[in-house]
Amino acid sequence: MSDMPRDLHDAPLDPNVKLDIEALLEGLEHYRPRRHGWTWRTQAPDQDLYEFSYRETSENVTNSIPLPAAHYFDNIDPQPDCVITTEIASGRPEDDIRRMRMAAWHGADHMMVIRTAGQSHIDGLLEGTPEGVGGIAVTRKQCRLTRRALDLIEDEVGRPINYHSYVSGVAGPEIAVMFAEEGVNGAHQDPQYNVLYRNINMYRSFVDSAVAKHVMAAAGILQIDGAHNANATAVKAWKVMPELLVQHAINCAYSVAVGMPKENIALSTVPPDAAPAPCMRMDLPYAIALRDLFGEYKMRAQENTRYMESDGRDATVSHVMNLMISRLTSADIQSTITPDEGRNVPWHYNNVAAVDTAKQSLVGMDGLREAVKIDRENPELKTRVREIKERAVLFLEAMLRDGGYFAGVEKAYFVDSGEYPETNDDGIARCSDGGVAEGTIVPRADDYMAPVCHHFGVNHLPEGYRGRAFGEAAPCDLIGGCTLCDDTKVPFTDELDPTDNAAMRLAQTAEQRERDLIKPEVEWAGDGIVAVTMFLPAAERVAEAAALELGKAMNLVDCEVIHKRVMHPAEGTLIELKGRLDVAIDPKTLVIPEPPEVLTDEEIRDFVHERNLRVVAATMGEDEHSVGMREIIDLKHGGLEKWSFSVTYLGTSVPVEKVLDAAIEHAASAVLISTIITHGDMHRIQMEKLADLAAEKGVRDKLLLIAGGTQVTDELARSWGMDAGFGRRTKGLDVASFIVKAMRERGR
Ligand code: Z98
Repeated sequence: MSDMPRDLHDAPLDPNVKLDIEALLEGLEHYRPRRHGWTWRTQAPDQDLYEFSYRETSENVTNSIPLPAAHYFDNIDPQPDCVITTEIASGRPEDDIRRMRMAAWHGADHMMVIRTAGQSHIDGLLEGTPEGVGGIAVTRKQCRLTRRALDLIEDEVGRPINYHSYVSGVAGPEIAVMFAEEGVNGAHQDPQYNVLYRNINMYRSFVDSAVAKHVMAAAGILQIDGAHNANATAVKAWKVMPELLVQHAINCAYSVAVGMPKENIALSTVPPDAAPAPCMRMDLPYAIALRDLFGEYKMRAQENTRYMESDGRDATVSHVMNLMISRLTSADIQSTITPDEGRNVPWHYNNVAAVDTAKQSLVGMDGLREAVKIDRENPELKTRVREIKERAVLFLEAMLRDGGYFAGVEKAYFVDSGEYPETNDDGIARCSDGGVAEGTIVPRADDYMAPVCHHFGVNHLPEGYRGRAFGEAAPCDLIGGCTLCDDTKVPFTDELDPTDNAAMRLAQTAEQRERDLIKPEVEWAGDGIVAVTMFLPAAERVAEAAALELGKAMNLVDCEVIHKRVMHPAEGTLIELKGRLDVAIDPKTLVIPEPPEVLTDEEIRDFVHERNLRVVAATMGEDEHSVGMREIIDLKHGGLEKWSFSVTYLGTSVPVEKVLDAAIEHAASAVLISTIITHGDMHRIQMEKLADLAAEKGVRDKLLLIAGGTQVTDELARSWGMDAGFGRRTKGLDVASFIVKAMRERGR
């Protein structure tokens, strides 16, 4: 066991304090993950929250940021039944963990790290960080730091969080062992991915895969396959549906054959199309066919990325339609993707937005499938579901006739743009005697023996050492334990790159952290990157060039247009520009006004209702400006009527006497006057006159006198005899809160 007692690992996080990254990096060599393997959400299928009942939710979390509308509903934050994934990929683990914390608070419990360097291109287990050479690859340090932070974050939100990475490339088996040692909970693993997309020799890929999957199974790691990659790379994604079923089938069968339990095998499924295709009608039969055939496995539903561009709105609508398919069929894991994964390092606030989209849509469609049933007898749907399955079977049969999977890949069966059995001869072809690591498979010797646990294939272990599953000693008992059984044997290697590593990068932002300086960021801490949205009344290309100039005028450097959308060819273009702003703000220099203290809707409504409160309102003297006043009283604008104040509006240019008479007649508690005109000190004169006359008539103590207007301030109004003054940007809530508080103070 490590020298650090397990339960003394780290102090709990304080929601009001940032992650202490330096502390998390300290003593990392001793840190051991407290849990291995995948965890599903604890289901709470029939629960009542606020005034609502839910059918498809899981247990609540202890800390979270609810959806924006939640404050109308007692701030409830119902959590959907399925695990929600986010892909956090700043490439810098010290930044990733902060982003993961934010995503966890919004409802993500599956943190998938995507890397800027294809792991598959790296042929060994890398302990260094090759950023700057070829991007970020997976390292033990990255895994350990992340798992350590997630162990704290899951305590903070009160729900287990799964950490996910990729077991791919020629180093797959070593990576799988490292993941098992470091408590990585989920991983993509599919030998077909290596073959098709990374051109790794096909035999080698399958041999490695068997070894890797066997280790993953031992560590309870959930596996996600790679079929969605065919979807994302296909010329016409709607044509590859039969092939996707075949790819799933191959990986599922192979995984089971090498020892993976079915409940740990997840299919990576994506609705293949996007509007303007009639995508829901096209994608639904596919989703049904898939679930009909693979019902014993888990579904990891990913949103469509094939047709996703830089438009956040467009991606969100596609996502919601995809989520509807998840809800009408099933999803065990719901993935989320952001448009900027293609254009940048994914920005954390877009990750959070996508997680919110998933949570909002799934909770919003809670129980929908009870009321809205898929009509399996609908002729079009029925025919199409059957057709997709038949085409997949034809694909498999033909491949078998042609010599099997490896022969099929040589003949470019996969990712062809024709819908099988149609072919366009444009699939991906790989040679069985080619590819990365070709000719590197070494047959095991007749007396091959490896004294380690969970090792796939022929292993001539001595009698009585087949492992605990057989009621015998573990193979590693021969050598006094292996890393999968004895975690004190798990090694730790720090980063090897002396110039680019977490410590060096943190040193560059140390002052920012120590002095709590505030600098905008989207990719990495302290990067200064901001995004500016602007509408420019110019055609697309002109607008783009103009936006870059405007960026410079805003003192932004390294400006780049990251999204543009033509509103009209001549009238204008919407632009999103990103640029770097090298400015840091010291919070000590900020003068932060006290937030106006407003009451809750219920508090105001109850108070008003109990007393049947009335107010009289008018613009005074010769002032015809009534819009501001109307907005303060009008129900539709969130004015006083919203809380059941009974408002008598007397109109414009009303004499002071008339206002007061009306207040007396209606037994009003408050008089609201509006004065926009200030020449000749009209506003002051009217206020003073109102206060004096109220005193004269003996009603001053019974009435709250409130003045509003663009030039009015609370201070001025009070000095002219009012109880309060309200200027620009005042809302009905401010006035309503004031009336209730003032009446309470006066014991009314
Ligand atoms: C997702 N957005 O699925 P490199 N193996 C498989 C993969 O799908 C991937 C890798 C390995 C996607 C994430 N998928 C992209 C089956 C990648 C990664 O060589 O490290 O890039 O392989 O959520």
